[in-house]
Amino acid sequence: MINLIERATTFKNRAAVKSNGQTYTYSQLLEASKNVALTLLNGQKDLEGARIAFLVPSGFEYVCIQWGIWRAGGIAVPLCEKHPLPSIEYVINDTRASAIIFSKAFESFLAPLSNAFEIRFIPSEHFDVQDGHLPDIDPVRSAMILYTSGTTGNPKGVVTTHRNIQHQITSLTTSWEWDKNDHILNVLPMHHLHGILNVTSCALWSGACCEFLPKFDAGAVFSIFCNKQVNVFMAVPTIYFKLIAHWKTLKASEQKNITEHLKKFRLMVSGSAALPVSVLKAWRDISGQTLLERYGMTEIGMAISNPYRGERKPGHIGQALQGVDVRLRNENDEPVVEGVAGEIQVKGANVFKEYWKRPKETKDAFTADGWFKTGDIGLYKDGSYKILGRNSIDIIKSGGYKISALEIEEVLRTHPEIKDCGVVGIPDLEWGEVIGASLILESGTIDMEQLKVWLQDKLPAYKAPRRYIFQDDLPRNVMGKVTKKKLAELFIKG
Ligand code: MCA
Ligand code: AMP
Repeated sequence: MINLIERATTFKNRAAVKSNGQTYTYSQLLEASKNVALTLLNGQKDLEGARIAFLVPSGFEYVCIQWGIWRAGGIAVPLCEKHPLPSIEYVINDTRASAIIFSKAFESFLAPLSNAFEIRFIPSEHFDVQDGHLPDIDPVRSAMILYTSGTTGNPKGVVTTHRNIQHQITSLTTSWEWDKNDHILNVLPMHHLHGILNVTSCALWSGACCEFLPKFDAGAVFSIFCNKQVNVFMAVPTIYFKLIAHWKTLKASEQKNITEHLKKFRLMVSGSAALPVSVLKAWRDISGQTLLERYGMTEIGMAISNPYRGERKPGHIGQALQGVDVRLRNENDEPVVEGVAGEIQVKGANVFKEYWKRPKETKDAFTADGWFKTGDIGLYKDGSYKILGRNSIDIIKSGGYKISALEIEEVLRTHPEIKDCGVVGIPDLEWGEVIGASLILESGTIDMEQLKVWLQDKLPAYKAPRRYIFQDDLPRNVMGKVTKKKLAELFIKG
């Protein structure tokens, strides 16, 4: 049996998930996920790695479906609630999903796809109580596909096995001393690893409780914190920035009350993007907590972390996690000495299996001796790793989301008024980076309000450019290649 699920059988009546004002035990989770699995199997012995996409809000239902897919031998493909239809269609097409499970709220949104694909459409409320046998799942089998933006073309499906997932979980549960009495609040989207693995799966592996707030809202987060149950929290830097900004707007008595509750937390973690030292300090002033910053990636889970016990160095990401090998290499793939920058490369059972149906990209992502090339540049000094940047300017991190500048450019270029464009990330304290687009127009003008509306059904809101400039041509080098660094400077200079 999959280890995560086998362990759940030992936690029976403990609270596993809190969502929509209800608390569900591990026994309920096991029962409900079994019903999902048997419905999906529909008389078959094993789904044999069929891809099952699902579009449901975060919460109990989400976890039941994820576990149900795994227990039936399928590969879970979570979809993003904020994505417009073309992005959903892309994932369904790329994975060749055989079924899509959806909650009622998405019925009409997904309706156009029922003509386009021959797949089972399964409403999430149709999982009746069932009896039957579930297959035995070998941990080397593929478990999940998450989509990530890269430097080339469309997003790629990152395939992880049950064994990868188990290693990703255990390196965190041991290093951060997860305990069955923990209670974590999950405000993160559930189509990315941070929310899925670090928060939900680590909690459920530990016999702890994962409480879901499906849409981040700073006021709601603070009220839940003041209910005294939550003692662990994990988020992206933008969320801490927003919590700090909200706290500042409160009355002194409310601030004091929140601070008293925050001081009692066991652990607060930041990741998915660089945590500005000013945010770390402001949060420490409010909460008495020094955020534990860690570094990870969809392909590898978490690789480097500041210590649970010991000094958490501001502006640094800490040391390699247990069971994860990390090294730094220069452009010639040679080791670098302490204090010198190099690409972070990672090896271990945590590292993903492959990019879905992309053997070339998979091969290119590894060195000849099997290390995964993260594309992140870092250095090691005085016992800690520090991130310096990325080797591609075309990867943007905004609000913790990884975004490809090229993907946005491709969409913009299909607008009839846009002749050419260049997209860059502009440093920003709140978002990490905000997306800037330089437009070269066919004729002198464009209706910006119309452009924003036009983009809405082509890109999720977090991928939409926030700042625009207009140019006659993009900055180019002598070879005629666009110089993105120069373009970014134009935005920074304002
Ligand atoms: C939204 N807005 C933005 C952006 N996103 N503005 C600038 N840049 C953005 N990226 C604007 C909206 O247009 C809207 O503006 C307003 O902000 C509120 O939008 P909304 O969608 O409601 O935003 P939100 O709910 O406040 O979202 C902020 C957020 C969200 C909660 C920080 O971005 C988020 O959940 N980020 C987490 C992503 C994540 O989990 N990444 C992990 C990837 P207006 O009001 O004007 O309309 S996994 C990973 O990275 C690895 C494995 C790792 O290491 O963890
Ligand atoms: P994703 O592809 O969404 O998994 O994002 C992974 C990327 O997020 C990494 O390659 C890094 O560029 C970035 N990242 C994650 N954690 C950190 C961190 N603590 N500091 C800086 N960048 C980070």
